[in-house]
Amino acid sequence: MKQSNFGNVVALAGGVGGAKLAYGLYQIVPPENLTIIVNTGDDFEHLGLHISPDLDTVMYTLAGVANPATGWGVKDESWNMMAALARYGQPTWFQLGDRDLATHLLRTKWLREKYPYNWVTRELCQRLGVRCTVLPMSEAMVRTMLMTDQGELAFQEYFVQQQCRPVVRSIRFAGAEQAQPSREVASALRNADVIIFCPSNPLLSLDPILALPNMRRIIAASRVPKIAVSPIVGGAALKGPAAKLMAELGQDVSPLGVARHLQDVLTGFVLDHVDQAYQEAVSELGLRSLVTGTVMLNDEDRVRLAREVLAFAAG
Ligand code: FO1
Repeated sequence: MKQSNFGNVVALAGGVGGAKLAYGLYQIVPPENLTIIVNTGDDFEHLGLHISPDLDTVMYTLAGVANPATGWGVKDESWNMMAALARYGQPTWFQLGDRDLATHLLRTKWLREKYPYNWVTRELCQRLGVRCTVLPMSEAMVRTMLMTDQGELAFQEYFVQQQCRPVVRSIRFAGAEQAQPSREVASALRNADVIIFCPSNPLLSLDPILALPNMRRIIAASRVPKIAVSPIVGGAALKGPAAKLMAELGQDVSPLGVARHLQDVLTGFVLDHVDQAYQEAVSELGLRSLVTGTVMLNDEDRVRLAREVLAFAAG
């Protein structure tokens, strides 16, 4: 049964890791009280289509249609379009399944027709049966760019094409300074009773959201519990390149490194049992802390962790 005693829950999320906790929250918080603000720094144009990987991943996960093997894309997918594309000798490094393609076609069409990004996202979600609010972090286009030992790469070139192999020297969010959190994003944060930072890559998924003008200020000014769940467990990232990237950028690859990175926008921090030794140091940053099982291997884990995080926030 969904409980309404949490008030308005706002979660900040990137792709696969963030979507898992978002799913847990979606199972226990009434949809009218849940808003997920999603990173769009990974967005890019590919084959003339506007692809928004993190919005897709969150939307598909909440709708129960995500590919369980990859975390991204749609389950029971077929790949006829990719095979046809390969026959034309076109690059196939970015895999677009036949069902997934419908999302990109529709999103691109609506964006070209000048419908707001929020509206487009709401329509896609509603048609997939997702009942909570999913918001792109901004109406404006922000692009995560990585300066590497092989020159500057756009996010998907680094992440998918080069499989995160290049050594990263710095990260910038092109367009972030001219962008703004949308009115809906700002209003969700101002009306939040709790703000959850999902276990997403702090440098690639949460930082683009926090890089928007006023975003850090709006969150820092909020007097509600602001809780992050560490995406680093036992010195490794649960998924993706977070650990490699943190090491390359000289950060401590531990929950403490994550807590330090997000310290100014948090009141509390959740870390895994295996990282219990860091609890004291996290507390010394002035953050409340909870040690629990943070690895989400199945739907029960997602719901349990969501429940524990909200109970911790309330306490
Ligand atoms: N990730 C991959 O590793 N390989 C792919 O071919 C790929 C295709 C893809 C298509 C649509 C989509 O929404 C996501 C896709 N992703 C793919 C995932 C995505 O690029 C990354 O997981 C995120 O950007 C990181 O959060």
